[in-house]
Amino acid sequence: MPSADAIFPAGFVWGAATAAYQIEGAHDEDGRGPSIWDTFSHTPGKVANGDTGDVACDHYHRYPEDIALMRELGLGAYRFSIAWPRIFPTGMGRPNPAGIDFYRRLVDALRAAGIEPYVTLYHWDLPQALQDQGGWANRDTVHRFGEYAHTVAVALGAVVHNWITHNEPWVAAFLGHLTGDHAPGARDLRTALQVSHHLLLSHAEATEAIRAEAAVGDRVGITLNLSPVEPAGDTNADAEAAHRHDGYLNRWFLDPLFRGSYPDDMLRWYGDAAPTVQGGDLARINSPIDFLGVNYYFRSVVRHDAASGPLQVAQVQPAGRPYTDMGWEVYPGGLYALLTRLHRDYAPAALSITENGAAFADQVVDGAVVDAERQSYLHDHLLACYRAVEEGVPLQGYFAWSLLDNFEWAYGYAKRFGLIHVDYATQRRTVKQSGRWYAEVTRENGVRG
Ligand code: JJW
Repeated sequence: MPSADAIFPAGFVWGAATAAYQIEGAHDEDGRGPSIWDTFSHTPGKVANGDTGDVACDHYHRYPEDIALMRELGLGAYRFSIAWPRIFPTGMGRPNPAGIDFYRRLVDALRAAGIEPYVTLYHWDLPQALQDQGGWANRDTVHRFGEYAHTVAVALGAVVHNWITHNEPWVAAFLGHLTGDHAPGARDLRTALQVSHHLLLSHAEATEAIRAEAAVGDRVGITLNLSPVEPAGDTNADAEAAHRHDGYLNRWFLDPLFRGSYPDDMLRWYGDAAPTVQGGDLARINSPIDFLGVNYYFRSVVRHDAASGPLQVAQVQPAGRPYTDMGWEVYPGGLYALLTRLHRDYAPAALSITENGAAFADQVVDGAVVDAERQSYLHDHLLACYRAVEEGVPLQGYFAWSLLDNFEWAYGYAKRFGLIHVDYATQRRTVKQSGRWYAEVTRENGVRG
């Protein structure tokens, strides 16, 4: 069956995304202080193969070359994050001018290339000095984040018009403080829940700080990792497990942001582990945002399992389905289901896909990377976006994760998500077949055929 064109509305934003610790390297240059990810990655046993972000893609030095590659892909926008410890090496005190200067050069070079910067303020690299004071479990960190946001908004507000306060607070809270898979490696439900509240509160504080400096038309949002949840079986226990997992992953963040309350069923489930919330916190968290950033990779299929952690939920991997190199199911229908559900249940003013993509075990052969699976993954997820747009979902942009192969957190450099291959021994970049295909998408404003 020949498929129809999927040409997006005029003005649709085509981009790619990265994050500071995953690509920059230059971990001790120009006054940068250590972050919790420096500490974590240098702790034996925490990251696959002992990999660290010390050098990564050396983007700190190679950003002009990387911007030239963005132009080759025809990107209209580039989402990157600012390393807090470059701006505040100890998390407080005076800002580091050399840190600010790097991001000003980066933004100026992007603008000169006609590429709109989308800036994430927190992509998991908390200054280690703040972790030493309790990190995100300490309410003071919320104010430190507000000061950091204020400083960056003053420094870059004239040239940055799209701000994302946090990336995936669920991952920062729960992988960082419940499972211990991410920095700082804590393992305690109550801590994870308190951290999640402080992350949301700091989103509110940063939003207020940016708005105080912003011009008309500037936009502030937050990016969540979201996943539609389905029960594995048709029992009540599985249906309840699915609702609970949806509460844990999705509603725990969406309800406070869009309704001003934590979900009752989850507060009851967490009981004594529920976070301390002060009067006024939820009203601030519920302040309007200009867009919701959605990171989508896979759906979640779950069953009830009394022995499985504090949620009593176990993940199921449906048989006979395609999986990526991360072990994540390829399920584009989940992106359509997610977007239409968000529009129906929460009605954000606008949405952007701030990450979507897939890891596969790419290889350079005769100077080329033939990554047909990634191209097909991206193609099918773009069609899911298109269907949602056709049904009235106010989706305004799509950012592929990632521009470059990079440091994939606990997996180190073993997992490759890039549109562009990086040979870490030489820092040579090779645009993959999927990257060349994405250049056609950005040029055509969608997918033909
Ligand atoms: C693990 C799933 C069980 C990054 C995970 C959920 C198990 C209850 C990729 N996004 O490198 C990992 N990534 O820095 C940000 N997105 O647990 C950017 N989400 O749940 C990318 C989600 C993720 C995950 C990883």
